[in-house]
Amino acid sequence: MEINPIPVLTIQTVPYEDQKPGSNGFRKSTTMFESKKNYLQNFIQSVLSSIDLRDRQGCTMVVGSDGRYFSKTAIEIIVQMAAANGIGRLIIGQNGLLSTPAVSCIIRKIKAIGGIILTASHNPGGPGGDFGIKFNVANGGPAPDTVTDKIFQISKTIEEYAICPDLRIDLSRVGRQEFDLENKFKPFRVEIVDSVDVYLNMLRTLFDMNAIKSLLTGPDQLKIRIDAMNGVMGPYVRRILCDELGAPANSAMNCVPLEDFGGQYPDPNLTYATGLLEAMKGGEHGFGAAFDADGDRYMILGENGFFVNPSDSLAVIAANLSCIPYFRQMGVRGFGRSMPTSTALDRVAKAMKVPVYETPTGWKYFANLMDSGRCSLCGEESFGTGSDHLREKDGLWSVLIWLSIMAARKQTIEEIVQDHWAKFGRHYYCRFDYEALDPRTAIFIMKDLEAAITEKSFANQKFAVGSHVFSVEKTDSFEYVDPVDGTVSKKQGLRIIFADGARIIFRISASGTMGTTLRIYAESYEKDPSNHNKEPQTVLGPLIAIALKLSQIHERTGRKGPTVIT
Ligand code: G16
Repeated sequence: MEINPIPVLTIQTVPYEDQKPGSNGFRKSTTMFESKKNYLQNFIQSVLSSIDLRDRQGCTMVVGSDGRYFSKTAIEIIVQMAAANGIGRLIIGQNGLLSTPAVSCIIRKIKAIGGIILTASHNPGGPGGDFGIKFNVANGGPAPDTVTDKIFQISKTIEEYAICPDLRIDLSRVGRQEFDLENKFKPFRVEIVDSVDVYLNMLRTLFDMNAIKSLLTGPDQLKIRIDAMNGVMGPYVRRILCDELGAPANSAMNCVPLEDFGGQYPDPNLTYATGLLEAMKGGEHGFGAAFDADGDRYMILGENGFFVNPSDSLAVIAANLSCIPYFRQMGVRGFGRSMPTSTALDRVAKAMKVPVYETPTGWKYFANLMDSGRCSLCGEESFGTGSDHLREKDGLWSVLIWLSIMAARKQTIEEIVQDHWAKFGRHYYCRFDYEALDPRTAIFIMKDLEAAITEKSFANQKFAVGSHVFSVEKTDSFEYVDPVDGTVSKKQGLRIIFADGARIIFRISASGTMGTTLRIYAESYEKDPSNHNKEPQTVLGPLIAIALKLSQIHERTGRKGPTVIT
């Protein structure tokens, strides 16, 4: 029986003004995607149109999701639009599931032109939650500003999109599916792949898997507890940590991906990963970790719930890279951290005599550094670490790094961190988030702050809080010049740096979905080991008091405190 080719249609549409990608991807409430006509189609067409027609024709793209509500509907539309826009082949995770690091890994391995990941990261999911679209380019990393600016421009003038509405795929069946389209010489091909295989194969080349396996199964077996938070990481945790590395099945919790993440925030921090924290407080487990919905963020806990701050995690990893075969082989060229991330990394870099690049927030800024061979390890205060093995932060890779360090040093998490502080000093750190503020109020707070701190007289200011006097050394509105291509990124946060190295930073988040989120970051340095075991918020209290006074954020927003503290 002859099968008729699938029709390719052009549909008229009306542009939206608000489809601007943020720190990594485009995020809005699920309701907007479900209720606004062509809201998803407009954005996807803008992404596809941002790729030069000659590069797009017949190319390969990767598609995955963190399994949140609306992902399967969106994947079906993306497949229909990709086919109609001349993409030759799509690689899709089985049942639509691929973690963000796995997408980066597959793009690089098969030399795809890029990939689309349906996720709003750590934001809640479900009909009342958030939905999002990340777009990664050929190096496997998040689209850079030049690309996201182009996507935004197209989205503001878009008049039509192309689609094959009759094209249907089976997401559950691993293997190839081919389709003949009208006006196409070659068939359009979809390949459904196992979500874990390619990523696991990559990890095997980076780590001493036997050393980790011995740690998890040997006579002094380390008991671990891993929380996949009902996001995409469940299958990865089970396959890699349990099946491959021998951790008992009950080490893994919340490993079934759920469309609404079980009604929880899939956000690996002390506020939301409370199930893990409680389990760790029991003292039975020596290592705990949680991931966000798409698996690029992670949190590490030691025995009894000892919390490893993400900035410390980055610095400890940097100082122990020689425990990892990949870095012993490749060497260490340089480090990267986002500006608000604590300067703990800088002390390690100084000792190792390698450069540190201080970038704006957003993983995309690290990709250029890595592509040009300048940078081996990067990290952010927002619970992300990664290396040049990919162009994304990588949660499970970070967990394997920590387990490798434990195996090599034969120490507990707390001992490793305490030793690090004893050697380099401790950078106390915390972040206050004021979420869902009125955008105008937030912008005016930042404008007034910028005017105040960049005034000449501010440079000599001293702030006395209790017995402590903080002398201002430098203030600015952070600006980054990419050392590779000279691109300038302005207004990336307001910095107040004090003479003793303490810092206060104010920044507007670019990843929220409701109103505006203003973040205040505070950091102070303590060299004396006898002062290394204090509560961060107590130590940072005076700096926070200065930040609140300068910004008047409570008075101007009516808030009594931050929404979340990390
Ligand atoms: C994204 C970016 C990160 C950034 C984080 C928070 O992460 O990839 O580089 O640090 O957002 O950004 P902001 O402070 O602007 O909200 P993810 O894990 O949410 O994709």
